[in-house]
Amino acid sequence: MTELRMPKDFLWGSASAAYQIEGAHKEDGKGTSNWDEFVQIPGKTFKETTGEVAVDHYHRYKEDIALMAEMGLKTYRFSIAWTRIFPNGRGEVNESGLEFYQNIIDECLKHGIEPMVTLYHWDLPQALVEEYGGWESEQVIDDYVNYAVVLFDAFKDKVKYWITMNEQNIFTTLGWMTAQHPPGKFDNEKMYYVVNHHAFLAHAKTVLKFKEIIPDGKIGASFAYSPSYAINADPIHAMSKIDFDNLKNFWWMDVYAYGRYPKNTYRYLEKKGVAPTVTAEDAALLEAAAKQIDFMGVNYYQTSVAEYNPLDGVGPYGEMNTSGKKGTGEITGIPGLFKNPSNPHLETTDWDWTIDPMGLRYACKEITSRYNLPIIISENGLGAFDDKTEDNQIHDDYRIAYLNAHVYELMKAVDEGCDVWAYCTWSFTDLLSWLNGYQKRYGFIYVDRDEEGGSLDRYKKDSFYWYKDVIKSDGATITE
Ligand code: GCO
Repeated sequence: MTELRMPKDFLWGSASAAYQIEGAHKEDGKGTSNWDEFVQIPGKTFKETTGEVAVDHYHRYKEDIALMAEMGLKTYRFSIAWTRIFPNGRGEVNESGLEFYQNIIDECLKHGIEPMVTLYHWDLPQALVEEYGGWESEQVIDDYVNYAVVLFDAFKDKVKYWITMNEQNIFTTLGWMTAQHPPGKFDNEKMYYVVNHHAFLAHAKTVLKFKEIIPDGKIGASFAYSPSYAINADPIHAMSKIDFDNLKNFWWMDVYAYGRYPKNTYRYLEKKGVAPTVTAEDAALLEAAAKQIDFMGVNYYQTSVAEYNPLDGVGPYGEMNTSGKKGTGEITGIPGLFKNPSNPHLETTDWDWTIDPMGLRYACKEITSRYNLPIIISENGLGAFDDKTEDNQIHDDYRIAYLNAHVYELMKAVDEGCDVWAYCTWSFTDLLSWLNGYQKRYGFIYVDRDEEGGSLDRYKKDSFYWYKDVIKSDGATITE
């Protein structure tokens, strides 16, 4: 047991994403998204899974939210599918789409659960891709802002916490560099930075609109943050750590928090001929929005190791494994800057992700000292292979151990002065992995579902009862 406690108003939460849970992919006027389209391409996902049904949250949201209430959850983070609001990305609002989210929000509020809305969790209206190339065109900026404004207007009296972008670093990297996510482009570095620039501008314009419509609300972006450690005290590796952080972390977080790109990395990309053009107007907009954000959203799963990588060293692309367990042990990097070997001091998950609870405290302290912003941990959790059910019981002691260790470090971070508002586990129910079907389970709630089908019945895992006690005791049941 720990002596530490989280504040009474701490938002203990859990999270999801529309595409990964809702299903009902054509219901009530929903339009086609880039993901609905992408997963039709053979070989893109494990056993060709699609989000047509997912875990059917669209029809079972009341049951799912009742389970959240039973658990005592304080906040539920979910994303809105742009294609339910604007089937073609813009134009006329689809009222039944708005109504669906209105119902979710009301259901949460009825149970005293604070809704936390993600505007963009990767599912872009396919119509915008066909019309002008989606994120590749600056036209997307105004369409995104317009979509956001409709939601702000609709839910301004009910939703206080908003997240503009989920893991912008991931959807752009996987979409334009590794070809694993739509639009499935490989090594298109120049466009990768253009697309990111458009996403930053869309975020920034939206933040400014938000402050006009919901002045008391709280807004930020959620970044997939992997803090890094130099492999040892040799200065050459310390230099690689800075280069890694600038290129892989601060490139995003600095724009959200300061409104500008890290200078050394900008210079590096300029020399390479791939730096995005930043007009004076862009710079002013990014800076104005940075002054207005309320928190840094962090999706925390793992840390990285930085080691010097010579010019003739390893390159950025490991094996493209889109359908199954990772674990090639392969080291990737950027020649001349860094490579990222595994950390011999840490264990890994079934998916070969480093398990580093202290890294979460490190992340919080780094954000606190660098940006002095409040923090929302918008995702953290364990994706496990074997959540087998025995008589409908799931003894996921490995998940409990993982979450316990992370929450403990988070409580220490708070004790050491970090202003952390919320902790959302990924995820509440088991859900569809974008690429890996149902093999990767994160939930407190087991869903009877695999790639072939299933009853979709829900079962509470042991971790459900564990988190319930953590919430009820303000963290007193956490062990050191
Ligand atoms: C997966 C991933 C996701 C992401 C989440 C990020 O296998 O599909 O692990 O679940 O973590 O969508 O925000």
